[in-house]
Amino acid sequence: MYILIWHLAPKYFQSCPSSSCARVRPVSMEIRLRVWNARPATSWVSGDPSFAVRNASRLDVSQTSLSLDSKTHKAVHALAQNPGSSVNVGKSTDSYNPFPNYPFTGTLRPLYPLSPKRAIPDRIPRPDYATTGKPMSELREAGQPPRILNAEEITKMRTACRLSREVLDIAASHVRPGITTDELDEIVHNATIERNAYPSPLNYRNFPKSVCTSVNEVICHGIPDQRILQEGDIVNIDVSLFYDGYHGDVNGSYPVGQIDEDSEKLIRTTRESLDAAIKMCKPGALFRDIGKTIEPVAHANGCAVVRTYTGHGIHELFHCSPNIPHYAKNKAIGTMKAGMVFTIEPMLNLGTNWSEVHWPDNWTATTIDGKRSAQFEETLLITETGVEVITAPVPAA
Ligand SMILES: [Co+2]
Repeated sequence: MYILIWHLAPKYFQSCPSSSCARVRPVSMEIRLRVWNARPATSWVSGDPSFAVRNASRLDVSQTSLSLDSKTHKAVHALAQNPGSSVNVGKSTDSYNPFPNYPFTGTLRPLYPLSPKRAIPDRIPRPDYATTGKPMSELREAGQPPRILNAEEITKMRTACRLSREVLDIAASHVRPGITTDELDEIVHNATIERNAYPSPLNYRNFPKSVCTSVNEVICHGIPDQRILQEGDIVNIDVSLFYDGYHGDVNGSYPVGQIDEDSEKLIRTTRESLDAAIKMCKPGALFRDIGKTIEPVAHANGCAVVRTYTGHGIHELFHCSPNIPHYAKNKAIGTMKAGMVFTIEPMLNLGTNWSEVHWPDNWTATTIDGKRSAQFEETLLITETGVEVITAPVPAA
């Protein structure tokens, strides 16, 4: 059998960072293969595409990364098994799938190595888990009722939440085909420390990065890596930061270039379900009714509500009571009171499956059927008269 790389074309381009320079460089390549039983006439091939592939060094084959320098033969076979698949060349010359034998539920694959741990300047105050990975104060306060914040604490929450939104919006503005999730992590990290804040995910229960990036079938807690975002992907960016002793938490799901109708519907429905839930929040409302509001919106649009992950109280602690399920008929306890601060953050899956499986990295949660999942999150303050979205974008003056 003869396998020939039939077509090799730059697919996505990234422009030179200097605004005065018009040069672009390819960041991923499209490869098509043909298989012959007899040796093909070499004149069928124009140019020498195999040279370019040799120099690409590693390929992400249907998002399964394989080394070309040491495993060219295997890579080409894998490519041949997925005729017509588009192939993503990583920016790094030595990227690989760390879990090659894991039965992935969809087409997404991790692409390692992860970048080195990002540094936090000494001037920036850190939460208690920053060194050990253990959120000791959270563990101590587990089981306590939701706290009512005083005016000074509320002011600090507002600031942390405003900064979180700023950082999320900056990161979201960089979403495009060709950027890696690790580059989004770098953007979030730098924007956070520029604001003298600590990126809350970093080392929280040993999470290795400064933000969660959850692509396509990833429900939540995706680890930023070397994979390039591709036209048609969706990505959730979940930004949390710690400023002046308080955490803010906000996330959104974004299209990468043009996305299909189902993905658009998923993103739209998820946002609508969160907005409906926010509307019912006020003093006296029941936490258990949040899920009762979200689930019908999801079901009416062919989506399932994830049950494992919930909204949460947030202030000096990153995660605390109340616990807020997003599905109907839940048994959440408690009533909203002025001065309480918590998140609502529904995760919706296309289809009817709400449960998840985890990659061997012990963080990345994906759908069990490989269908896509989206999420939106806001941090909310219950006021005397209703609710305030304290992670809402501040209108430009
Ligand atoms: Co959250």
